[in-house]
Amino acid sequence: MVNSLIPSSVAAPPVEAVRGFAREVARDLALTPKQIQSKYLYDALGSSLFESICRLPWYRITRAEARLLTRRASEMVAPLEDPVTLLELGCGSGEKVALLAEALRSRRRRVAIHLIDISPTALELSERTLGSLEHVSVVGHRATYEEGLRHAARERPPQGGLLVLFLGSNIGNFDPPASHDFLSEIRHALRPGDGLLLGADLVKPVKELLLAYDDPLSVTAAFNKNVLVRMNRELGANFDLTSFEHRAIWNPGERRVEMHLVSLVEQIVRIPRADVTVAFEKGESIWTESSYKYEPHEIVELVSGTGFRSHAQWTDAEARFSLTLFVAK
Ligand code: AVI
Repeated sequence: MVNSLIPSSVAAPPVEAVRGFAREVARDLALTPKQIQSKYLYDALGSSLFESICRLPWYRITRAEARLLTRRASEMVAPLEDPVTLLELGCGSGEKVALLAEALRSRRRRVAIHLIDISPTALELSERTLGSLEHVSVVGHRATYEEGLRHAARERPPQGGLLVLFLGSNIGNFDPPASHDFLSEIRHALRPGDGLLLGADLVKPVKELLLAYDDPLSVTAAFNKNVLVRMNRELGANFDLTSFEHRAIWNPGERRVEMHLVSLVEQIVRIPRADVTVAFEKGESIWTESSYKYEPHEIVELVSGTGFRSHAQWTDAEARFSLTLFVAK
């Protein structure tokens, strides 16, 4: 359970977490092209900005997924045996898992929900959302997906089905080999007959994709640039926010939208706690995120190679987004 009197937005991150951040920043800014892992976009402010992105008219994933869940939740939970455990990887606001928990209410059995997120803000928000459902018990794990999966798998009851929710097209933020490894890891934590509900965004016209990742209100730009704010605060860096610009590009060969922070001038940035000095050419960028887009059959192919069989697929034709239910073999 995440239980703290200090709101996570003002609590200092644990020393170990800052050390890990510093190590990875030093390593990844030395790569060509320079990179920062997208998980670092999600501090308290980053998580709030992401929540705002989900409300933007140009970012349609969240609403498309909510539409599918609202209409089809009972079909999605149908294959699971009682007592049901739901486990959400990257819980956001808890509203999606709440829709599935609602669909299980008629079974008159308690539903256990495990929430796994590295963001305390997301866990707090989700626990609040789910607090009103009296037939559920909630356990929050502030952990990486891998650690959280292991903990939750140990804590589940010996009987009943477990449904892993990996929603919101989070799978799109993994490159294909990492997706395969991660899906295999999920399968490893499950028993035959357990489920995986996977949300994945589909390929669509480039204009729509770019509007979703470079919105006219610049909320996505703020979300991206916030990683510089975070490095200034946590690592003592001196990034000048006005000399970096958010850029979203569609990479057609890799079929992914990439987010970059482009240096508008030649400059040198010091990051004392990572013990590095980084030189930027004018126009050089830091690559901060990839969002892969799929065709429906590619999602089935991707997951089928990791010990699951596909059970059903639902597609929102309007926003081109799909949810696929897999069952562990
Ligand atoms: C969390 N993830 C699925 C989002 C995406 O669409 O790749 C993160 C995001 N980045 C920019 N906008 C939203």
